Amino acid sequence: MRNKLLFPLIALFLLAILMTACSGSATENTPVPENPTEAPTEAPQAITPSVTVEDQDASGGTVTVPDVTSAQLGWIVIHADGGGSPGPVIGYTQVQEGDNANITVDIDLDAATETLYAMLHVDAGTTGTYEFPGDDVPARVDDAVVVKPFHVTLPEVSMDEITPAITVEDQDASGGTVTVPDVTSAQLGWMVIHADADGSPGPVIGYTQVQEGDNANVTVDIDLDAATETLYAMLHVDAGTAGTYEFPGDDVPARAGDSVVVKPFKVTLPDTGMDEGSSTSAVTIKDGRFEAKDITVKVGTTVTWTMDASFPHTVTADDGSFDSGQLSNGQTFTYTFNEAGDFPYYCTLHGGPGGSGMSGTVTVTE
Ligand SMILES: [Cu+2]
Repeated sequence: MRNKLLFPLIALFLLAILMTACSGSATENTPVPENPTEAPTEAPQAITPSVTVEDQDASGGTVTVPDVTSAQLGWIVIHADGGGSPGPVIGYTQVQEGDNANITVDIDLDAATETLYAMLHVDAGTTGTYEFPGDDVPARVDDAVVVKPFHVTLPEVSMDEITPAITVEDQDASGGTVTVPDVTSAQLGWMVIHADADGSPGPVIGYTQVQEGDNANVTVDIDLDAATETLYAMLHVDAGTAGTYEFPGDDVPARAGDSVVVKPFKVTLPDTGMDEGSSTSAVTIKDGRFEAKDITVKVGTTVTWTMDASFPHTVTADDGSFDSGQLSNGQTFTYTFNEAGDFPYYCTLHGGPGGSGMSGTVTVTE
């Protein structure tokens, strides 16, 4: 009986000792969790810089680098291709120490190539300022620069790649205008119509402004008296004062490659006009010019000037022998020439005596 009671008591005692030992060892082990806390402070020294890239559409002007791991504050730098290796920098953005997901970089589309390179640089100089060449050298793993090539889709045509072009067609110009069906200009420009001079573009007989990009059915008023059966449509740039045709001057002919953008075309001209001694007695007043500019009439002819213009103009003789005063659209002015001679005249608003600006001449013959 005594033994039977004693054994459970001993067993209970041993159990109590064991439990104490267990709880005691648990207490002694409390420093163990500190080890995992120390481990991350060593980890940054072990970060291996890397870049993950993927092919993508860059036509919106940005690229995304899916993953960038940097050992320190750094830069992800996008290079264009320079003959199979990283060329000019076309964009960059800051990356943080450690992992960076989906880093978006604005790029210069004009300088972009179909192969781009994502290169990791360190931010070692002034923090937040990209200094390369300088302190912000490429990050390296062993001796290798951390860089990855990838392919991008670029926009079909960026604005700087517009190729200037002209489409012409033969037409009837007897109404005093020609129409150029299509003009593509890389910038604000001029559609300039030249008369023929021995098979190449001669005197300018009319011009009008064209916009950057495509221009459909550009109509140009021409000087019929100076027109030839072959005309040339030439594209010029509007590089000087915008809206003022300055040539000779800044508004030089546009070029596609090394060639001036010019196309010849044939026109049908009025039967009369240039013949010696023809006595045209009607002149149309257009905005900026008289049409025809120079006419020849016989003594006693009454010349009628008719306004076909948006702005007021005048018909004023250089010598003051006639002056219409300001005329508005649709109005006419008449004057009868009873003496032979040359009678230069001008618009007081847009020209001057001596054939300057908006001016013309009536030649009166016996
Ligand atoms: Cu005028």
